[in-house]
Amino acid sequence: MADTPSDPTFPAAGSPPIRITKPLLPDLQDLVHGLQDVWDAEWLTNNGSQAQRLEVLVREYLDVPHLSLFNNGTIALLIGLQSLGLEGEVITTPFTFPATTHVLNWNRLSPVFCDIEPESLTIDAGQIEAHITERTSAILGVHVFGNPCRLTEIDRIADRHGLAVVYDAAHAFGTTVDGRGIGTFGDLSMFSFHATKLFHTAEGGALTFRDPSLKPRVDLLRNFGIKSESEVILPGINGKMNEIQAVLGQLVLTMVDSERQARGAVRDRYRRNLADVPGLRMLEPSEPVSNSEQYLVIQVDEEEFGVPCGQVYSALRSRGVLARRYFAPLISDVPCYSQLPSAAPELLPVAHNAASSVLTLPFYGTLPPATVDAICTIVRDSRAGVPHR
Ligand code: T4K
Repeated sequence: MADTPSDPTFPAAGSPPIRITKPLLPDLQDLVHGLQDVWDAEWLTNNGSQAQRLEVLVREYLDVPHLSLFNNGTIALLIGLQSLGLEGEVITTPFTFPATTHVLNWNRLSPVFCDIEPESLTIDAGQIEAHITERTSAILGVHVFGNPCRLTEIDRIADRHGLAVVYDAAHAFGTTVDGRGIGTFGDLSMFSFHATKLFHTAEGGALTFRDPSLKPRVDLLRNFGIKSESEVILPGINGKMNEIQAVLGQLVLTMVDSERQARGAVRDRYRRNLADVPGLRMLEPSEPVSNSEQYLVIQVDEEEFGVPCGQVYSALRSRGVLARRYFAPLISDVPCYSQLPSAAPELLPVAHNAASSVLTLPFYGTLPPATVDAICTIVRDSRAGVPHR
């Protein structure tokens, strides 16, 4: 059997490498069937009936009062920030995917990087106030790997200083806090429906918001600001989800709950396998937060584990396991932002430590248990030569 931990050729010779995720794919015949309606209607985009239907279904699933769909998460966040009419500086996290910071830039907003918390790896709410100036207009937190930011504390800070609160919830589809949908916190939240996400529309995204009056504004902005055939009232962009994406999304949504369960079992197996390894921790939210089941993340404490995270990564890659080092390099270290005063590495020690110690492992419902065991063995064996304690 190829998938055994002791097999030096794992994964089997000639078999494809093991990816960190696989998209949920509905039965192709069901997709064709769904597309027939689109063909019959001869309507492919511009807020068609499929997108309208999916908007309702996702709103219900996320348990949020207001939601708009988009062609991808980046454009959704770009438009969300634009809709709030923000200016000046926005306090944000450096430990994220580039899109979070780039959309600030595209809105001519200056990112101000704030360090992150060592446990959740989300923006350190205790340090936010130190970054506030008279130019600050918002806080942009990321529920990284589905771990919620400190929602109540951030709300309080924002209230005290009259700031908007925007969340990048790209990783947090379906996350609840005390049974409450994560998209109900802050002024706006963005969800990504990229193929690598638990729920996806191949490419896609959504904004959820507190203020109902934002919906017409956001919807105008995603359609070039066109109000009627003769009126363009806002400097909008093209952010529309098309009908093919929307049909796919309706089918994928029916698969999400069972995939969530399957991933829960995979996660349990990882946890059991890695529980007793000194210097390793699995990043998981605990009660009252429900897991988004989007990523399987470990953090390596080099001193305790005995070797650096990079060595674990190389060991996995050399055995065909395509682990990822999300989110290294830090976005504060890339040339377009590294000159900002808040990007100075000495101001962001926790984020730098996270970037050099966090590893994302393969995680999807159909990942065979033997493969999980084999991956965990490679992780453990990467400590070869480290004396047992
Ligand atoms: N904010 C945050 C915090 C985000 O993480 C993201 C996106 C965004 C904003 C922006 O949202 P979108 O505009 O994307 O909706 C991937 C995704 O492309 C990206 O959506 C995601 N975050 C990011 C964390 O991951 P890459 O460059 O790592 O993708 P790639 O092509 O290397 O694929 C990753 C893994 O998925 C591989 O193991 C292969 C597998 N895969 C990928 C695709 C596309 C598949 O099995 N099938 C597929 O179709 O960025």
